[in-house]
Amino acid sequence: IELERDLRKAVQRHELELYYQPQIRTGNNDMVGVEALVRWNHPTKGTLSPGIFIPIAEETGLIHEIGTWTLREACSQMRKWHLAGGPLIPVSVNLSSHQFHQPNLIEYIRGILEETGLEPEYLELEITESMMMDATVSTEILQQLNEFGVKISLDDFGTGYSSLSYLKQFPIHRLKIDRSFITDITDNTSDQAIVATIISMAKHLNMDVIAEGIETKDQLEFLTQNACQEIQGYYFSKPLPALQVEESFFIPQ
Ligand code: G
Ligand code: G
Ligand code: MN
Ligand code: NA
Repeated sequence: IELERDLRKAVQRHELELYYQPQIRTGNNDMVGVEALVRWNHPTKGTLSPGIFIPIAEETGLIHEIGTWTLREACSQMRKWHLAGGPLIPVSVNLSSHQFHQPNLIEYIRGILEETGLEPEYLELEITESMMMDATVSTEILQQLNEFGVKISLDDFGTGYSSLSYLKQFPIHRLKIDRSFITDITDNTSDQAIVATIISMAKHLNMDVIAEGIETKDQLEFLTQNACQEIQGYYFSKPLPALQVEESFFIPQ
């Protein structure tokens, strides 16, 4: 209840901050994208993770205000980086299902891109399998987003309920292999089979595929050997404040 009261004021008080986690191409260690992950710098409780406050935001409806702030900030930061000569890479933003199901999603996204000057192809929206499977709305929404040029990725892939037939019907650009399949991948032969199969399936469906939660060299090696070209995880970088992304990744060292 206290947190909820504080969260209501967090946006106006500029307490939210976006961190960015680099997404790396395994062949040459180039940064191919960044995922924006929101943090709350709470005045007394320190830095709070979205795992704590996004559920509160969803229950209270504050998710619309916070989600709008997040999208605007991510697009605006990316545009700044592009103008400053940073790499021409997209930003991935996590959408909650409330946001995905808002009635005017396309116009809303178009508005944010126009305001911030970011071209649509540099925005990727991360949705989950359950959001995609809600067929009453998603076919049309996903097709409109695709026509507009915004990319869609399926987050936490493999952990939700999705029908594979949806993957061929819908314009999904990228599968994000969930971290839970990566954690024990060096020992667990089931995880190895699942991950190798997802990578192969994505290729045959002409989708990109990225593995999340890479923390060790051995995990990276398995993925490289199985032709997974993009990875994200602490092994390369934790999510970082914008300034640290610039310092660590933009300026040649
Ligand atoms: O960064 P971290 O691992 O603490 O994120 C925890 C969860 O919060 C993840 O599931 C992530 O997708 C989600 N999350 C992070 N940032 C956002 C955001 O801006 N919007 C939404 N809806 N979820 C987010
Ligand atoms: O649900 P989603 O995939 O958006 O959540 C991403 C979450 O995973 C973020 O909270 C981020 O901080 C976290 N994360 C990113 N890389 C790693 C990693 O290598 N290991 C672990 N344990 N968590 C990670
Ligand atoms: Mn995500
Ligand atoms: Na994920």
